[in-house]
Order: sequence, then C-alpha cells, then structure tokens
Amino acid sequence: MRIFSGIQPTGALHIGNYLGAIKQFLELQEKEECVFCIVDLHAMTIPYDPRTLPKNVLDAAVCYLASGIDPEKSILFVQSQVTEHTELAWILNTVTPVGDLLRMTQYKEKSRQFQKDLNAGLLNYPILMAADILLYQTEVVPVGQDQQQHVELARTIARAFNHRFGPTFVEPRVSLPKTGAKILSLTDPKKKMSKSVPPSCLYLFDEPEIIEKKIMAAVTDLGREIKFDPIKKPGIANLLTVYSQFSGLAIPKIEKKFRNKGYADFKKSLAQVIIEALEPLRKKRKELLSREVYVREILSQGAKKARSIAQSTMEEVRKKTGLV
Ligand code: AQP
Repeated sequence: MRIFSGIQPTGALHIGNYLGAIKQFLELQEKEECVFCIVDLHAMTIPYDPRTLPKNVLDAAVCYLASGIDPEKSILFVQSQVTEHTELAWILNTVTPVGDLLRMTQYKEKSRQFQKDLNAGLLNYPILMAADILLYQTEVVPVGQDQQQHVELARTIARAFNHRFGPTFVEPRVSLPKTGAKILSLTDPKKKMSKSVPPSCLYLFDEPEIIEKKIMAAVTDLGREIKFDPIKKPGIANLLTVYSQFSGLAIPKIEKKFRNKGYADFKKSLAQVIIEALEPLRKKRKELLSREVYVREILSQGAKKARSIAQSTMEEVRKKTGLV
C-alpha cells in the first residue's frame, strides 16, 4: 500500500503534529511503502521570511528523522525539489470547483487570521495538497483531524479527473489515529494546538524545564477531579489523552491512579511522563543537528526516488489531458 503525508516547515513541531501524524507514520513505515514530504510550497501561503525558510526545511527534516522516520524504509524529501507537484496542481485547478475551496474550514479560519495578507495560494492550498497525494498514487493519507477535509477533497478531485479524462488516479482515503487526532491548545482547550499560535504549543523538542512549566500552567477546568469528559472538562480530557499517548496507559487507569488527587499532582506526573518519553528524540535531534551534510544527502536521495514516481504519473497525466 502506498502512503503519503506532509508536514509544513512553518516552525518547530508540537506534540499535536507528533501524536496526530508522526506516530502513525512510524507504524506505517514498518509495513507499507511510505512517502513523507516537507511541504515548503504550502508554507508560502502565509506570511513568511525567505531568509529563514531553508533553515526551517532542514529543521523539519531533522525533526522527522529524530522522531524515528527511517530513510532506509521511507522516502523523505522536500516538495519544491520535485517540480511535478506544481505542474499537477495547475492541471487539477481545472477540475476543482471554486465553491469546494471556499467551504474548506482551514481556508475560512486562516483567511480570518491572515486578513491583511490574503493570497490565492491560501485558497488553492487543498489543490496543491491533492497534487502531492495523487502524484504518488497514494492509497492512504495519515493526518490529524484538521486535515481530514482536505484529504476528502483530494479524493473528490481524483474522481473528477478520472471521470473527465479516464482512470488515472487512485482515490486516496484518510487515516486518523484512534486517539490524539486533535490535540488541543494548552492555553485555550476549545481550539487545536497550532504552530501558528505559539502559546498553544508544547513543542516536541522543548527542554524538560520548559515542558514542566508549560504543563503546570496549562489551562484546565473548574473542579479538581481527573475525569475524561471532553464536553465539561476539555482541558483535563486533553491532558489525559496526552498522558495516555505518551505513557501507553489506558485513560481509565490514569483516572484511577489520580482518584482523590488534585490537578497539580496529575500535571507534575504528566510533565515527567512527557519528558521521559521525548528524551531519546531530544538526544537524536541534537546529534542530527551536527550532521547537516548527512541530512541533506537523505533529502537529495529522497527527492530522486520521489521524482521517479512523480514523473511516471505526470507522463500519463500529460497524455490523458492532451499535453503532448
Ligand atoms: N493539534 C493537532 N492535533 C493532532 N494533529 C495535528 N496536526 C496539526 N495539528 C494537530 C497534524 O500534523 C500534521 C502536520 O501539520 P502541518 O505541518 O501541515 O500543519 P497544520 O495542519 O496546518 O497544523 P499546525 O502544525 O498546527 O499549523 P497551523 O498553525 O498552520 O494550524 C498534519 O497531519 C496535521 O493534521
């Protein structure tokens, strides 16, 4: 089975990116053919500094590798190094109704957030994402909940293209993790943890003192009971999910462990659980940061492999669409 997913180099990865997406990648790379991408072209749809983009791309590669993506098992590459992504995106533009783009939740939210810098790229983002996915004849796209709608649109676009030009693309389906598909903000547990809202984030590579500080300050709910109730207690329910994901303990077991204890005891223990679980990743990242040439070589080899799949898909697309 072919798997594809991407992460934007828009800043440090947070535990939402890890629990929603990367943890799925790690399981899938053991048994499937995985293609993972650093989607730098997507990162250009919101205001960014061209001087820091190359560093962010390299950081994203280091984060992927430190989290356990194995270049022997998976293809890891940078989107802009395989030009077929933008070529296919243009063609898919011509089979995508504008109305479908306007109803995307991410577009509605981001166009409010970046009102002053609103560009067509933000609206067309899901078409480029469809191109990313369809180029590799992807069957499954592991993502967090926020990206589910975009993957469903990629499926609709594949169907529209196949209908108009004849069978060409596999119709991809989404894979969400059973738990952790939407990790919530530490400061406002009604919203998701988001790279573009830094105070909401617990970063994957925060130092232990920072992890402890952020967890102790995380916004929780009224009362003192440690109970999984996402409606009445979204803050505690979110922290219980994180506890469970990093410790491997089922949520009822954690509730039992903290029966008759307060939020402070629970949070102290949670911070320790996260610090310990992420320690090996932090070590690996420090080591990789000093091996830039090695990381760049992985990306270059990954781009070569990705290009060969992408070129064969594009050859067929050009034939089907009359671009010969
Ligand atoms: N809070 C989250 N919980 C679970 N999964 C999440 N993902 C993102 N936030 C959460 C998943 O992480 C993968 C990579 O995300 P991205 O780099 O493409 O960025 P994004 O989806 O736009 O989310 P970010 O990182 O929080 O950035 P902004 O600030 O732009 O919203 C995706 O699979 C995503 O679902």
